[in-house]
Amino acid sequence: MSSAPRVSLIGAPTDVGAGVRGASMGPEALRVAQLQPALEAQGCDVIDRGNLSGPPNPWQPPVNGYRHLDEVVAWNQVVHEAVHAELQQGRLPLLLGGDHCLGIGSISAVARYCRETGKKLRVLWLDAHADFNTNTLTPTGNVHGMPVAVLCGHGPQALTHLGGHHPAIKPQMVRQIGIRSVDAGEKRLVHAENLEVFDMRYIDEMGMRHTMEMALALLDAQTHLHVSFDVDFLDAEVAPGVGTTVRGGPTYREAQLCMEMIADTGRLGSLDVVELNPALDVRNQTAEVAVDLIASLFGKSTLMRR
Ligand code: 4U7
Ligand code: MN
Ligand code: MN
Ligand code: MN
Repeated sequence: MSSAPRVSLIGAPTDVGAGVRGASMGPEALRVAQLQPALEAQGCDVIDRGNLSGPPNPWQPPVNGYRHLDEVVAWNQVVHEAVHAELQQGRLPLLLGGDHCLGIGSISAVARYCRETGKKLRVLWLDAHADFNTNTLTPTGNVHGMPVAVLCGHGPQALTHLGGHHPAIKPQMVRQIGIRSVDAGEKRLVHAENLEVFDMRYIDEMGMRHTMEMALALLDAQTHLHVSFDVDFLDAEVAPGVGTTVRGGPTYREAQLCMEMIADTGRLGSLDVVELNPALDVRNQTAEVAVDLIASLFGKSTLMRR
């Protein structure tokens, strides 16, 4: 196992990309659930950078298929710079969302850092949703349903060119895990772009172990692994505190194995934890589950064997 990383917590209290308010309380709920001590218990050196600031949520209907595009752009610019700055200092940025539109700023920064340092990038997208909509395909106009498409070059210029490079990533860099809710037009684009999706049917039939072996195949010492963890990845019974719950997700133990197998690679370089919605949670239990799973991602193990 590689040495414990130096982790920087970056709060981004947004819900401008979502269709339900409340994800903006996510960063504080994760802190209250003792995220920092949980990482320190794994040997990490942790700095909490506090919360970024950006525009408030104007709560307006979509325009041209995008809700709150100006606010989404402003937040993602700030996130991009903050994440890139941590990587440049050799630290592991842990972005505390906030809604999943923030994946645009975060992953474009990681991709930029990989280009600058000659690393390969692998993105694991843990989510109930593919987040591959565009303004013409989206049934809602909510940008948290679009970040993967934007990163792959489909979207408004202000977002697709954030990191100064277009597109920020290629679909081949992405592995999606846990997917079980994809809109009709979105599904066509996923297929057209050959996005690699390990959906729930695949996990049911093949098991989480085989799924993760496939998703983590061909990583090498030059690979930077980014995990974008949408808390709605988890089954709604384990994680009720999210805006867009979908039944039939991974159990607690399946999710824990997923995280443990990622930790075993020793390649984790950056992380987003998004879509936690404390307004919909019960006694912060979803935040506590998320913190447990993040600890597994940083090497906490249930193994007895030596
Ligand atoms: B999340 C949705 F229509 N597909 O685009 C959309 F079902 O970041 C949901 O994964 C998107 O939570 C969910 O609005 C975005 C909807
Ligand atoms: Mn989701
Ligand atoms: Mn998502
Ligand atoms: Mn959601």
